Amino acid sequence: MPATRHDWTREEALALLASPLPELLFRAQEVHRQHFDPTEVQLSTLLSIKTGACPEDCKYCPQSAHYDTGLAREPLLDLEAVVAEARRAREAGATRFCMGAAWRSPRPKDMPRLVAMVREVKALGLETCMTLGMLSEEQARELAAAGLDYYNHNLDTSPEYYGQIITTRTFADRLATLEAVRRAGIKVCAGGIVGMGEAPEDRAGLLVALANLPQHPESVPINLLVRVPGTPLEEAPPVDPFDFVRVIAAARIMMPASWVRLSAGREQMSDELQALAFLAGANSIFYCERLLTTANPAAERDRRLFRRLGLKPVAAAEDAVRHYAPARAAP
Ligand code: SAM
Ligand code: DTB
Ligand code: SF4
Repeated sequence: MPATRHDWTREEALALLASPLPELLFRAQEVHRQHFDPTEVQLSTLLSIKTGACPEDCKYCPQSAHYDTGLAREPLLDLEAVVAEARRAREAGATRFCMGAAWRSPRPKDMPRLVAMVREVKALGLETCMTLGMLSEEQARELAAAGLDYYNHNLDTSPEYYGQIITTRTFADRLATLEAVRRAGIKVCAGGIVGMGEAPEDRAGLLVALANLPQHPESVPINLLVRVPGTPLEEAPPVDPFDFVRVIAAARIMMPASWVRLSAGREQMSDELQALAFLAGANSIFYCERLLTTANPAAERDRRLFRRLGLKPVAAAEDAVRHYAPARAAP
């Protein structure tokens, strides 16, 4: 098996993105099979634990306080509400529960409740993931000690294009949080968005920035922009679906052992396009009817799609199953 590389050049990434689709898909499938069962797809369910009124100005985001998207704001949810949603996700078949907050970074006074959320969701036998904005080293250590499995923090686009999309923080800030998360021993979930008016060079730049991290993110979400009315990107030019599939395939080839997640934008995709994304090496999705604030396909639609394609959800991890069995036996 070829060694995992961390020295990708932008030219190589651009060449992958521009290669004939049959060649690109063949190569992505070869790599996929070296590391994974290509019929298995991992299911993560999202919950927005704090919604809207975010001080950051990310041009794609319905939750930014800088834009009027008509979104109802919601303070940090109670522990009980989060645990109830996690239980629902587990019953539906998810193995990971991702809690997202519209923050620049968590406030010190929020930490005890966040820690309790990690502990209680984990006790249900689910893997835990959080995305809360920037973290200090100390906050990352605190969440790690509570048992947080993954932290999601996207690079979103290339370093060069980043300033066109977000001005309230820098690409370097993003890298610093990823480093704090790694150092704390939490698994990294980092990816980006396609469809923000970026050039092919920016897609290549994003992929190179992810693949040349000292360690590849264990999870790489590739989002197709959800064009939300009221955001500055509401009229961004639509992406050629085959170019989106190319980004998935290039991510698979450049980060062969990572879970590549077909993320936001599935509600707007045909079943056939999603199938092509799985054939290009995507092996994870967000599952259940809501992303953070926008719609995602209903669980039943996904289950039907999996049946039609002969795909199967990844079973809960061994250690999670041990927790899970007694919890299920309870009334
Ligand atoms: N506030 C935290 C942060 O930005 O790190 C966590 C939540 S934020 C909503 C998580 C990610 O969702 C963003 O980094 C972005 O990649 C993705 N996202 C947000 N709005 C989106 C949209 N309209 N379409 C696609 N992806 C989106
Ligand atoms: C990621 O890469 N995509 C998810 C998750 N990580 C947090 C979020 C997508 C958000 C789409 C817009 C919304 O629903 O608010
Ligand atoms: Fe805030 Fe995150 Fe949305 Fe940016 S992406 S506005 S940081 S919630």
